[in-house]
Amino acid sequence: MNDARLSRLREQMPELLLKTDPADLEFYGRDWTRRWQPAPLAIAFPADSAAVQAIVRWAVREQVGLVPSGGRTGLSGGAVAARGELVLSFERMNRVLDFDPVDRTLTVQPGLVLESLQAAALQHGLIYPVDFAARGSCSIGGNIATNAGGIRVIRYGNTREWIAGLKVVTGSGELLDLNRGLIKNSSGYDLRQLLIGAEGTLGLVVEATVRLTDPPPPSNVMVFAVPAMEALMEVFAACRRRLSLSAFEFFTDRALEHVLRHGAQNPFAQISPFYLVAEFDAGSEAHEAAALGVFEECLDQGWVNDGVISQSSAQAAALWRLREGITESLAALKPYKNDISVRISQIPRFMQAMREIFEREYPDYDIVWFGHIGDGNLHINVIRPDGVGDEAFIAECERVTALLSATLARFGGSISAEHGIGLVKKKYLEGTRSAAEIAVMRGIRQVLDPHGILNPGKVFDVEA
Ligand code: 2HG
Ligand code: ZN
Repeated sequence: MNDARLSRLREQMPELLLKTDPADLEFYGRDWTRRWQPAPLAIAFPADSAAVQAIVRWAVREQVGLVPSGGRTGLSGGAVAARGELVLSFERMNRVLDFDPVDRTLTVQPGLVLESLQAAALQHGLIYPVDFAARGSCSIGGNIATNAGGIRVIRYGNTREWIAGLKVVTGSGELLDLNRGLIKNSSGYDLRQLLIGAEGTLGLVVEATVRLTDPPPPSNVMVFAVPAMEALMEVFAACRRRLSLSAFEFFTDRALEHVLRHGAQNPFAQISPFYLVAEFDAGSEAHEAAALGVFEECLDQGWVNDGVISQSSAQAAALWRLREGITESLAALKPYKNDISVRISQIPRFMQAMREIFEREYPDYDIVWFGHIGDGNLHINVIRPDGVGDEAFIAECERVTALLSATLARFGGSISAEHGIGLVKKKYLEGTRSAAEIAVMRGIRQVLDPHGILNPGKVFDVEA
């Protein structure tokens, strides 16, 4: 640790845990994207918000960028430190601070793992309903930074619906206590919501008060095998008409193949091009009759050619694995990821337009589609073919992402639905947000991070 800036940090904060081992720099310098070579200056592990403020003031003096770091499960490079930044890990700030039974809130530190937060809620007979496959590793601070969505948005909305209060440290080292758990607060701009989804560029979350709710009734999971793209939204409409949905997800035969190779069980005798997963309230005869009714309607109409319904929670978990296991089953292949959204009503036309682009541009590529189709959010993972080098592959994918971005602009969609812009989608921000909007974002960033130290280079570049 012979960097003079670090020595001064050590002198000013002798109690601060700092790591500079090459293995730690490598480990903490990246997220689940594998494109950038990590090169942080060091990793700091503050124990409380006062320490975070002191680190920010040091960073301003020394002109060192800060990369906030939680579970680093992000897929857009938002937690990558490849340019000598200090990684600010919230691993030691991972406690539940308070539960309020009347407000039905938990107050937590940002490093708390989502699954632990969910478990803490359950201890009080309540749930924190935002949920997705990375629950065991991602942290609530990162969920807030990306306004994470996941599999139950259709019922509960994104992370932003569940954040009742936020304490944040700005790029000047000031501590802001935003909204303080209030349900109603009409006293000017809602800065809490501005911070949510800002990917750590406007402030560092040091505490969050999250809302909880009643556990849902029992549920069942049904997976439909769908022969044609045109039928996907018909099945969705039928399910929405007759069931109370808590999730509505989608994957293709390509995705199924990967997930089966990774150990999942195939409940179907024959392969279909598309699959839909519906999770819905169950537990009564009326519920069961409705589920059967939907299945029969879809079968009669020719929208589905097969389906399975869970008979136990173990079976429901096995069916969920077909969808939730996809990312993990692809990880070793280092796919190029897209995470787009359009309005639900635009999904069929958008999918058709994209399919035409992919058939034309990528005839030989393995393209894996899946996602939260009931929210208008699709994940498109492109697998590198054998014999194509990493760089050539990324260049090719970026060319096609530019086409994707242009198509999204036509549909009024977004190049990032729930993963954030980070480094990966920075080039395409202008397809999704107007020049006037980006100018406003720049102005806001300048106010909250006047010295340009908060997650520099993420979302958009700030001109010097
Ligand atoms: C999911 O929905 C995650 O499973 C990951 O958002 C998506 O791996 C992906 O592209
Ligand atoms: Zn997703």
